[in-house]
Amino acid sequence: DQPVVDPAVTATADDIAAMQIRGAATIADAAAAALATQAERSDAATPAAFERDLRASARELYETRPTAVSLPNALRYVLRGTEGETVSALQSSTIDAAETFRAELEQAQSKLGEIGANRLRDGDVVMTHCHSTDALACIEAALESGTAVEAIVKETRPRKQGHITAQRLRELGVPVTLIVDNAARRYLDETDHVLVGADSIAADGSVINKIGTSGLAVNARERGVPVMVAAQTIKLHPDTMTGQTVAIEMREEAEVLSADERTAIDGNADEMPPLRVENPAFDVTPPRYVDAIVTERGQFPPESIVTLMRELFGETTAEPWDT
Ligand code: RUB
Repeated sequence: DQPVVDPAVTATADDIAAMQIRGAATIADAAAAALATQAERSDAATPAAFERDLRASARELYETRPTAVSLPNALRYVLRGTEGETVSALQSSTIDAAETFRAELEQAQSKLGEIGANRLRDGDVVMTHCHSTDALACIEAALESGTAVEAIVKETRPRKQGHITAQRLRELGVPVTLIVDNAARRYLDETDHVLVGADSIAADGSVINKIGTSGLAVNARERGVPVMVAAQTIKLHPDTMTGQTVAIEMREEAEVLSADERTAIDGNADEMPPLRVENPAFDVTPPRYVDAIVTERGQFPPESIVTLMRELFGETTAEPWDT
């Protein structure tokens, strides 16, 4: 029997792959919602068929993008909550688990925001990279407690998620200066904090986030500007405790070079060596360039994040569908 994956799950998976749904927390939330929909609409005849379909759905969602561990962590959470002897019991436990997960995700983000806001002082200038809802939660909480900040927003090539950040910050009433990525070091002289999110955090405290984060952090250290990473514990990558590395997504050439630009550059390509375009979506910032990782469980120096990881995830993990 072939597993039955609801079209809504496939639509969510397609949107994640195409980055219509993007950012680690938002991806996790959408994946949990998709599993709830799969459960709700299931017409599986037996509990075994229900579980088979749910696992196939999880796998389809999992295979969209490789770097944000919040995705498998979300799938694992929901699948572990799936229990019952009948299809209807399995349906309701899955839906409940997904709802609990999504509510906890939202609560964690606002708690983290309050903790992160304590690092900001009235009048501070914050430099951002990419678009992170966890990072924005810190600024939002600061504003709510009467701390006014300004922002220098890096454009974030090639997909310019900085534009989303600029828009959100202005909606919150924050004055924004938008800069190209290459201008970051120059503007660090006017910056009090670098504030970024994370797609995954490794056991040694390395931060995996949008490409360009590591260079920004190294420059910030050289300039004496503290680097703060806002990351809910769903971003902790449990497999790194047993030595696995985090896969860095490589995306397509077209994000960097349009078809017209490719033609212009190629010219008489027959007579030249090939031009390869590489487009890694993320990079790894070593812990020594990070001042604090702010989670909903408090603020941690990167080197001690493994303690929290062990407490929350235990020593070993499996693929989300092998729970
Ligand atoms: C998004 C990105 C964000 C993290 C954290 O990359 O790198 O900084 O996902 O975001 P992409 P959040 O645009 O390629 O998905 O704090 O919202 O989870």
